[in-house]
Amino acid sequence: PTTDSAATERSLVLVKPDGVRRGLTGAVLSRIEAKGYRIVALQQREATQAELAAHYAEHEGKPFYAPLLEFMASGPLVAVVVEGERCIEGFRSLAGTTDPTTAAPGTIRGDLGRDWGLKVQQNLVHGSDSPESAAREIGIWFPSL
Ligand code: RTP
Ligand code: MG
Repeated sequence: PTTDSAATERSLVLVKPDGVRRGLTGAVLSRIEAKGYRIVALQQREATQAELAAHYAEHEGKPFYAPLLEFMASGPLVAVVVEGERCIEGFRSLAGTTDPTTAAPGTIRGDLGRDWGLKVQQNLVHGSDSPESAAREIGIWFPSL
């Protein structure tokens, strides 16, 4: 059998500015903790353009890139390092699919997300999608970790 340490991962979660503005930070954190994941680091602040450009480098050139960066800079966000067994896939599952309108009920986006003028980007949270992304993203938001 695999050992616990082999399956223990870290994921970078963001409560996006819509989540902070709507006072849903606690609701997001409480779902993370209720699932049994541990909060390793947490910071609320406004993102710099450099952080956002690095974080969303894979989307550069896409039509939603500029509006996405503008939205992500529209207010404070909460950056969180989450730790737990298979928490990368686990948090993505908690978050639900990208579009909050069609995200499954029971998920963060499905239960709490809504469209603001049909803007899919306002979907409350981000979660790393692979161990490689997690390592890269934790390096961007928490360079001292
Ligand atoms: P995330 O990276 O934030 O966890 O979300 P995701 O994997 O579900 O979505 P992804 O495809 O990586 O897109 C990153 C973020 O860009 C915004 N987005 N807007 N068509 C659009 O207007 C559009 N598509 C994506 C969302 O904020 C999405 O979370
Ligand atoms: Mg993504």
